[in-house]
Amino acid sequence: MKIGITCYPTYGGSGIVATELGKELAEKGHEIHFISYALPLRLNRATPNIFFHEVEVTDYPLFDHPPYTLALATKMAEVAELHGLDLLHCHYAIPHSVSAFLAKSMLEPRRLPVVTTLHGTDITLVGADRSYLPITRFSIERSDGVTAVSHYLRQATCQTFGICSNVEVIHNFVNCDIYRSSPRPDMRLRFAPGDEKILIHLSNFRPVKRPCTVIEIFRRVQERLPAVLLMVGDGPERGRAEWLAHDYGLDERVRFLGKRDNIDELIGASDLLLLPSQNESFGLVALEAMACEVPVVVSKVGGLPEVVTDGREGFLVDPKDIDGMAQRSIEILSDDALRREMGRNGRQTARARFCSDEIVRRYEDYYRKIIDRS
Ligand code: GMT
Repeated sequence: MKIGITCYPTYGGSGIVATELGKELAEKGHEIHFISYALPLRLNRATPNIFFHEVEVTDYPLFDHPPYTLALATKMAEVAELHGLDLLHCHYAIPHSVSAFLAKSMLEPRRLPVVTTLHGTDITLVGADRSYLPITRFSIERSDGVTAVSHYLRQATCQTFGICSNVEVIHNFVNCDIYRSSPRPDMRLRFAPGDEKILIHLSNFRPVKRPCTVIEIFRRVQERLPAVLLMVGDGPERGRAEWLAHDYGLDERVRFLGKRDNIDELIGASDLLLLPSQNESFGLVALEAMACEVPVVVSKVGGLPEVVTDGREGFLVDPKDIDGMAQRSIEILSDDALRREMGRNGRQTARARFCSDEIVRRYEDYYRKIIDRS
């Protein structure tokens, strides 16, 4: 198949899922065309059947906001026509699915089936905002196929948009060959020279991820056992989190590493992942940790209970219960046998339900169904 993929190219789960999916599909022989305003973050290696088409947004003094949605639609239609795309797959509804609808309309009577994958905040936050709700609903309804990354998100789409049927749940995935246990003694030594326990948090540091809460949890943990914290990623809340760590006198123990590529190595070197999000439609990073045999302490919200079973791969805790999260973290970190067992369970769950082989096959089947139907 020849598939166009549009996603945000920046640091964030939806872009990562889109990019990894494109890479896996290309491995299986499909021709993949990424269409976005910048090269997606994890698309750093040249591969023969992966193409990247950059959307350039022409500015003009009259435009307060250059119209990316229109430039994207134009590029989508151009790529579809020139390369004979069989299908266009949009990750994150806003504004990608609106552009796809325009592209598809421009190409008529030629058919260009559009699949939209809903990732989370496109439904729960941005899409639910009154200024975007009607057009988000419209673009989802006009997509030929719609997938959601969790049952929770499908339910939220039903509640917020009244779209209750024809949303297929295809969970996120991880490449279980890349994300695997790799204790990395060299890296451990660098971050924890005194053999401290290593906690890790990775996110786009938006308010919904609550990075300051990570610092609060860590402050409690390090009072009870020697520990360091790796904060990976960047975003609007990073400054507040750094100041908080500073005010608590934790500069030596908390390392803000910024955006990094070698996520699997950083997770592999850690003992525990913290994800105290306000909401999370799936929580891709929790799955990545599980695949690396690293236990997780995560919020009991959204789609996370579909990924993590409380007491098995780690713990699910009420997001308001900071003491509880700290307590559960201490429990895992002070009991090596428990930590290893939870790590093994995580790997087992990842392999049984979320490895790329199986999930990518489901996307392929879904594409074929939508193409046949169109
Ligand atoms: O987090 C966001 O604001 C958007 C989005 C992203 O691009 O990272 O995250 C969502 O999509 C991920 C991939 O499907 C999910 O793993 C995240 O749980 C989800 N974020 C939220 O629901 C907050």
